[in-house]
Amino acid sequence: MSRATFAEIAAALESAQEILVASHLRPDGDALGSTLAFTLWLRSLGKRVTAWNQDGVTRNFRYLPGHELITTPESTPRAFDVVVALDTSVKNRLGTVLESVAAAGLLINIDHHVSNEAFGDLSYIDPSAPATGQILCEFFQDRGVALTPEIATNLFAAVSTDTGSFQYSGTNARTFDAASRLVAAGVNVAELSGAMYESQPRRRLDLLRHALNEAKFSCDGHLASFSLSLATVEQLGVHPEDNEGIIDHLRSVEGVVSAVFFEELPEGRVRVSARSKDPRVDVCEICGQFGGGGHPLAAGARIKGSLAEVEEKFLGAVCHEIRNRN
Ligand SMILES: [Mn+2]
Repeated sequence: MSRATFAEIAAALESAQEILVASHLRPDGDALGSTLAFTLWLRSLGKRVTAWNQDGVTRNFRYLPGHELITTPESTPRAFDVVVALDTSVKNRLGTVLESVAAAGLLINIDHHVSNEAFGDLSYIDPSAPATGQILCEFFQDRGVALTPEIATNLFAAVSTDTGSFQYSGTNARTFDAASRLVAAGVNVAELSGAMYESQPRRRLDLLRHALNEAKFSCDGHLASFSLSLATVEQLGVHPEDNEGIIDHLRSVEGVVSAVFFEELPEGRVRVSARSKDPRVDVCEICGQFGGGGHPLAAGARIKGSLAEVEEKFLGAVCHEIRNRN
């Protein structure tokens, strides 16, 4: 596992002209905020920068300054001097982006997922950072970059959303340090928080109502889960981004150690999101058994099978870990 320094990454970017910045499909606030912060900075250096995400910017992230810079990959593949993958634990999570890259002179991989295998010519993986946005804050500080309010706002959104608003494990002194510098650089915290947390579509409330009705508690009340079928998605008119955060309501219950969300996908697959409140129940490791990954307390996988089959297999594996703690 090669570990690049910030100086090496900066030098590689400085000598490049044509740069692609990309992040994982089904992007979250960390993926998009980090992509935009890096893109805005590289543009300020006079680079030709393309920002791609397979799924583009979903409506719930249109508050991010410069969001219109992120587009979906072009159909004709293009060559880049440098491709930067942000917040992406495995290369194929870049999805269709890779199909539109004819050649990459150099691949840079900056991420905080412990399961990241350091794909790329230069990799900077820091699992102690609760968000890729925090790593970028540290990169900019190390390189002496003065942050514009737009860059700072994107980074603050990245860190805030990935830490559950500065609550989750991994949120440390460095996180508040970074946040402090971002606010000093011009983030309007109240306005941004309103856009992030108090502007949900009504649809999402319909989904939450459904989730709370259907939630199941198992494994002596230590395991909470919810399944979303394609039929329900259609009935409620749910958009993929509406699922974000639903799982937190299950996790917040006293006694629950792990919460799991199952989302039926077309073509006989199920997307699993798992959360844990106890480091002894490592959901990254469990998801790894099913071909997924992530963080010890927040991970995911896409598993072949029907909703019922995947539910049974996966919940069995989690309950096994819960019962075998210590
Ligand atoms: Mn992240």
